[in-house]
Amino acid sequence: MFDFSPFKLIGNITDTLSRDINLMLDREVRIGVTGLSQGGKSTLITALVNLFNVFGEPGLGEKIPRFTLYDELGFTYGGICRQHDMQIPTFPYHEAYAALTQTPPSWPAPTVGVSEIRLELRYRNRDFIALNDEKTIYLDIWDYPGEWLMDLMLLNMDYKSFSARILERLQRLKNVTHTEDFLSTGSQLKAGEPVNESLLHRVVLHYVAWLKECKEKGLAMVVPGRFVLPGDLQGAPILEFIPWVFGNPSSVRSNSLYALLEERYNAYREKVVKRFYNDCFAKLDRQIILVDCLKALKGGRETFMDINDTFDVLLENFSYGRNNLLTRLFSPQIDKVIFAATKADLITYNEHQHLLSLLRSMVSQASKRVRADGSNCEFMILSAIAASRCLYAEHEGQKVQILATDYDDEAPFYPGSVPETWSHEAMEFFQKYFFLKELRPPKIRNNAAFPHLNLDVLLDYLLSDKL
Ligand SMILES: Nc1nc2c(ncn2[C@@H]2O[C@H](COP(=O)(O)OP(=O)(O)OP(=O)(O)O)[C@@H](O)[C@H]2O)c(=O)[nH]1
Ligand SMILES: [Mg+2]
Repeated sequence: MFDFSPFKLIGNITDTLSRDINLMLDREVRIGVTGLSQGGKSTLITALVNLFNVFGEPGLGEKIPRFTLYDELGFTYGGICRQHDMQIPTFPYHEAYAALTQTPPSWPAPTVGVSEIRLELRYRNRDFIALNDEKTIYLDIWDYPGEWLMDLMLLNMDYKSFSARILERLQRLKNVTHTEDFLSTGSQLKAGEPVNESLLHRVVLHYVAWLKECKEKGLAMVVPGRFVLPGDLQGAPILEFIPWVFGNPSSVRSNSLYALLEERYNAYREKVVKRFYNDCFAKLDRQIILVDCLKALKGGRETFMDINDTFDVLLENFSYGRNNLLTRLFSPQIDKVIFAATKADLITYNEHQHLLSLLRSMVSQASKRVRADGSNCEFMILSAIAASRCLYAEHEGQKVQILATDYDDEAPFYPGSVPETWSHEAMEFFQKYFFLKELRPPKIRNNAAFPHLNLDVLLDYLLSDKL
């Protein structure tokens, strides 16, 4: 039902107008934060919002020295404001903040689906005509699962090519144990005959179990993404299909199982993937893609190569473009992509450069594509909330770096070294000797700022050309 009341209409028109005016004046930046499950999206957004909230407080500039415009422009304020998209859940900032600052602190709870938080930042106008004016820029930060990003690749695949890609994966990924169950149960299906819903349902469950296992192993191409993160689609027929990987169907009648699977796959693309594309993805100006490189490396060759390949397939499928006022108004496009290796506090400072090279090598093909399409692509390492401090210790007469946490029951430790690029030997060495630890969050005292690594660099990448 549409609401045609004049007040509502005027309200809507005003909202739309102010949004267009903000866009026109380049006063609004929509930022997507994505990455695979548990990659650090919620922690990053919480840390960013927390940092914006103290904008204007004396001495902050010294704590974020590489965001040089902070002092140059004279930021006076940063705070959460009302979001425009009323149907999108709000990012649970207050809950995450409460968890991190309670005693003992805990990391933000896992989240599902998309959420948004809108911030208003104010700074002095450096324009000499209006010296005392304050300028405002709005940031819309969108958190969405990496699985949804991966789903975008389906937009360029018909049912046949989707099935072929999954078949190739089923044959190649030797470490995934659910393959056998899925293939043996699925082989009882008859492509040309009418559907046996209960058998199909059983096969779907095996396919979901296979996808979940892929996801647990840290593999990146987990498509269709809603099979593992169904949200409100749980149990809906639109998720009751599988790729056809059981030989070529001979004849396909309109009421056959194959026709039904193809129909449901197409519906998934149209109603789920395209909707996400139109409602969220196409509106974003900038993307932060979080990559948990250390977990990927620990996961072994299969995981590591998979992330590499997936980014490549994904970025082959949609174009990025330069920001330009007109094209942004009529067809919004992403103009900057930032790949960030998260949880850099799990390694010592002298390994940071290696982690950065490793990230570059992981997404090298993908980043070439982004660059070829004319968009900006940045690489960085990051710890949104640093749970360790890097200290020097004496070891056999040598000064070495070690990590210490805020907890007395946790002895300082040396996690190990990170290979600069990927190779078999480097990976084996890392798997054997690197101590990948899950750290407890730092203890935050008396409203102190969260400790971080490189959030100021991220702000510089995100905002400097917009201010
Ligand atoms: N040491 C360290 N651990 C982190 C950091 N950020 C996240 N983590 C760890 O990673 C886990 C997942 O972080 P989240 O921010 O919830 O990740 P997410 O991507 O939002 O996860 P989902 O909502 O499940 O998709 C946390 O529970 C922490 O254990 C960080 O900066 N340093
Ligand atoms: Mg989350």
